[in-house]
Amino acid sequence: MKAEQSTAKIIDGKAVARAMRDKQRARVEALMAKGVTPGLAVVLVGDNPASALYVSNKVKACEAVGIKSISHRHPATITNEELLVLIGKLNADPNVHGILVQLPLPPHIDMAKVLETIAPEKDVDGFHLYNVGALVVGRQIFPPCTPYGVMNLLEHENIPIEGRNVVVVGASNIVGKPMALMLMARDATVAICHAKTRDLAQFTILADILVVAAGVPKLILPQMVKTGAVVIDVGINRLPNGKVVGDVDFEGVSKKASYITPVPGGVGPMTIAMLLENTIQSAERTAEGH
Ligand code: L34
Repeated sequence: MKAEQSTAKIIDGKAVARAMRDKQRARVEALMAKGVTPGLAVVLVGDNPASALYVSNKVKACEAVGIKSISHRHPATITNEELLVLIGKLNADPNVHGILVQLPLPPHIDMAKVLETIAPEKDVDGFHLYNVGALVVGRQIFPPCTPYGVMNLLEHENIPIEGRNVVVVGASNIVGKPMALMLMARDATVAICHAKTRDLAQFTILADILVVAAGVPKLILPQMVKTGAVVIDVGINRLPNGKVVGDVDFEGVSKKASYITPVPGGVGPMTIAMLLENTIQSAERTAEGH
């Protein structure tokens, strides 16, 4: 056999998420003993197949830890007003501790308005302006699930963050921006690159930790990565042949990195784990009476 040296440790997000689930189940049981069943309202608009898959994974994960999920599926023809009315009802429902409106929403829906209508104390996605602001000033209330999941993976692998060079590729509100803020809060030196960045490689090559959330298959090639870097691949791309891949050339980069996350089975399952975490947290706050 030819000596294929794959040097990077593959971070198994599925396994980390599973381990978290055991602790989460215990917390849910403790809540139930106090008469509180954590409830998550899951709102899915339209028939985007990827969204439907992610939402069904979320619903299953809720079941696995004992969170009651309440699904609200609506055709893409739902009006802005109808959606806002639904959110108002969920805000007022004491059995609902978390409200998740799966993104993206159809273009005729005013996403910003929808997210700002969610009661901040039920905003388990952390997308409400109040929660975004809290994150900016270093008071995480509900940290957004995907970057929160990345932080947990780094922690799980005991990867130091303080003083390290981190490059985040992608500047979205869901991933890139909150990711950068969470890493800054841990005293990393953070650079954010995006679609308009010229010569991406000159930045990525400096990264001790490289987080990629751009939605472009094979955006990150081995020559763009420093030897021994930690590479976190947040991208999920469906190729025409049906294969699901990230933004990183996994084959090549795993020979150079010290750690790498796979797609699927890396960050995706952690996003779901952190949604459960935030929902349980919300129910715990309710049980404590604040
Ligand atoms: N409101 N919208 C809201 N909150 C979120 O946190 C999300 N996100 C992103 C899209 N829209 C959202 C998700 O839920 C991405 N995302 C998400 C959730 C789950 C998975 C991937 C993305 C997931 O289950 N991934 C699996 C399967 C991948 C596949 O086969 O497609 C994985 O192993 O990566």
